[in-house]
Amino acid sequence: MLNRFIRRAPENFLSRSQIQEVRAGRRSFLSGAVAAAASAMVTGRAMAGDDPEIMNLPAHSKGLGQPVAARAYGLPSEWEKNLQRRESPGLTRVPQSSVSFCPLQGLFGIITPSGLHFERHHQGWWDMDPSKHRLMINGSDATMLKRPMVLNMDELMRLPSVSRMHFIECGANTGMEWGNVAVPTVQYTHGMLSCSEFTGVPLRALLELCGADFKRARFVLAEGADGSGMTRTIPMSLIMSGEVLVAYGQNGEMLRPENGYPLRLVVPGVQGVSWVKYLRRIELGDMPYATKDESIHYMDLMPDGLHRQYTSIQEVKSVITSPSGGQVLLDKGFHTVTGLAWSGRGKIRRVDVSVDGGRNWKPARLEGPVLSKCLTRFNSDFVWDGKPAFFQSRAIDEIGHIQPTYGDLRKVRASRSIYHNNAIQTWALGENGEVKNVQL
Ligand SMILES: Nc1nc2c(c(=O)[nH]1)N[C@H]1C(S)=C(S)[C@@H](COP(=O)(O)O)O[C@H]1N2
Ligand SMILES: [Mo]
Repeated sequence: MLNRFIRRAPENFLSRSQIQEVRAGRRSFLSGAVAAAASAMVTGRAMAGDDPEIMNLPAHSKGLGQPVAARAYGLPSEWEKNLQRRESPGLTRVPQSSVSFCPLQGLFGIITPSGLHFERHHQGWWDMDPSKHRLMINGSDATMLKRPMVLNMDELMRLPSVSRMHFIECGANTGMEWGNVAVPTVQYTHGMLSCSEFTGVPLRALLELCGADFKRARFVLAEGADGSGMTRTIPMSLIMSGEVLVAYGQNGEMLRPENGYPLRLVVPGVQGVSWVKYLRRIELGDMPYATKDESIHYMDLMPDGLHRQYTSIQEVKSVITSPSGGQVLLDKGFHTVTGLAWSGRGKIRRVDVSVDGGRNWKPARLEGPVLSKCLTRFNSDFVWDGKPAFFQSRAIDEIGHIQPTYGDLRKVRASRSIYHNNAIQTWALGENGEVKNVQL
């Protein structure tokens, strides 16, 4: 972290005295190191026998370390304990129907470690016995498919599978920011976002196995096994693309219980709510189902007071994850501006970065791989002269859609919505090095 001169704050908030402490600590560390090097040069002594620095080797350089498999399942370093999913207190009445946000500010690359994947449960999570789990595929009437099926996990996992990297974003991500700045850090503004490699069977293949009549069956209802009655309509056009997966794998192992173990739907590009967890049933139908999570929730309130239904694609979006709200730049000079871009409509074509609140833009470096409906990491160079700056990123996807400013988005969506806020995020850097969430 030293090379970036950014202190990753535990809670992402540092008090003024804490900042001073960090600065002072860094200064004394630097001057100490310089002094040691200088004195070594002056005396010219570097022999092991009488060098007190070498006599004082730390324990880890002298003794035996931990044995293999001391932890049968590996864990992060003790020093990384602050990197956690966090709840936003008071967001919901009970923690079973809440969200835990992914600590985007502390992650590298594009894959979310499974233990840090954001969670969104409507009625709590379960660790369901996979030997008892079943997936039923049926029709809303007898003409929809020839062979209704009930599959167990062994039967499913024998079928040909694919592995694909995709982002999942809750439709309500950044939803608290519609009206004005509401939360301080990128974890809370954008942390209902994660990206994994998912493994499973394309739903199209399962429907073909059942002898589905794709002329009759235009929609699918996906149903979860938890108590939330989570059912969502998926149009057959998405399924026919082969992208929709009945997935059991996440980052090389079985799904985590919080993320739907043992089976979930993966609907690339579509808002998280359609990625039904604990998937137990697929029904074929000839029209959208208008379930509770499609007719009461997950609709967009438009300026004229009407609600827009079935707006499920997550439009082009990006965010700078560092420097971001709550972080502190400890020194002038070179810094890397890094972030994530994604689009539910395909690949990211370009990301522009501004350090002056959108007056001037510079294309960022897209770090590969750049995949469809997947997070893309971008980096940009920044040399801080000590003056205030306003960091922004603006993503453009392969079909040419450009991430809107708050001004542009509010013109068509007003400011009282919840879902599908893909506006350009601004982080303000103050002369004191503190980075804050603002809206321009
Ligand atoms: N069965 C079931 N599926 C569900 C939910 C749920 O509560 N129950 N929540 C949905 C919502 S709103 C989102 S955003 C995603 C979150 O997935 P995650 O918890 O793996 O991040 O799961 C979706 N699928
Ligand atoms: Mo969601």
